[in-house]
Amino acid sequence: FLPSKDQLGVVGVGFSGGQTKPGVDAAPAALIEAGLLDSLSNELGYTIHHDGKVHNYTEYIPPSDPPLQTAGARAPMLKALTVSNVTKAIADQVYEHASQGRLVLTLGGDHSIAIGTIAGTAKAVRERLGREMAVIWIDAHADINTPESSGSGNIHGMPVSYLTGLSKAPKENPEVFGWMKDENRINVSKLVYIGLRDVDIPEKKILRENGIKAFSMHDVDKYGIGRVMEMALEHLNCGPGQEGMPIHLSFDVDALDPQVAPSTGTPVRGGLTLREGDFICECIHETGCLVAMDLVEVNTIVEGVEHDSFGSMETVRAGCSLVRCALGESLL
Ligand code: NNH
Ligand code: MN
Ligand code: MN
Ligand code: MN
Repeated sequence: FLPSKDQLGVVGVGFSGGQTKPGVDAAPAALIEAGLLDSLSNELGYTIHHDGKVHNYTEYIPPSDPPLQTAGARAPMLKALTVSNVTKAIADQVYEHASQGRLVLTLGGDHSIAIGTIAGTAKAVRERLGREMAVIWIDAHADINTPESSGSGNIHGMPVSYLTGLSKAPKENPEVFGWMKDENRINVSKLVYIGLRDVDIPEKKILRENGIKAFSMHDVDKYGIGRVMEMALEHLNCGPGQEGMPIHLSFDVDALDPQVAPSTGTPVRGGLTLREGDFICECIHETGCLVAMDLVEVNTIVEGVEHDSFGSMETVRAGCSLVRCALGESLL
């Protein structure tokens, strides 16, 4: 059921509208300049299908997109129409690659873009393989706020709620994520989190009520990353001797500890080591079930830090390493 082992579709997403800090839109260019795609083709042997662009989706951005106040919400939703339109375009791009049997790598951008990437692969996997897809979400945050529960109104804190159908287009605003259909969604039972340590109170309730499998940093400390990966993959039927299922890996670089990945919009101390991050990616590669990966929230200008500063370069290097590990670099 898997994509061809050596055909890689790449989508460069220079989009930052799911949160308020500039700089995350410059990440795809920084990752590519650091040699990421060259190493994937020259060292790992992938045939890369990339239009050579980092898209900024200006043609999808409406002239006016005022904050959207929904009844009972803690904060208005920010750039709702923009993010809806852009993620629809991303879903089409990712679907195009995945439906041709390519593994898809998306370089973000903030994490709102995963609404598009996962919607695109979920649809392609259903059509090609007649199967549901699993998602492994590596993050300090759960990103499962609804427009009502979000305290910030930033959509990068909400993608999982749209992708699981916990949030849907409001009747009074069908143009906001009304393009999402069941074929674009995933089942909450096929979702696993790793790395959580900054989860909002309403999000904890959502995780509990829906029985969602989540490994926090506490679990990583308690069991070790090796056991956590065994449990995570077993839950998704991708453990040794199990049947396996297609996996979409969505990696938020803020899952890593700020000591190794400081240049991100919302750093949270006490995160994964570089090796733990790489190990997660290696284990997912080993399953042979990977169909797509997102690398998001690398921000090359955090808090006035210069683009070429040490912290920014280290974060880019960490991001490159995660991608290479997920695509097989560590195999001997
Ligand atoms: N939970 C917060 C919110 O909804 C923060 C989300 N920030 C992230 N997520 N960086 O990965 O706004
Ligand atoms: Mn592209
Ligand atoms: Mn995130
Ligand atoms: Mn995060």
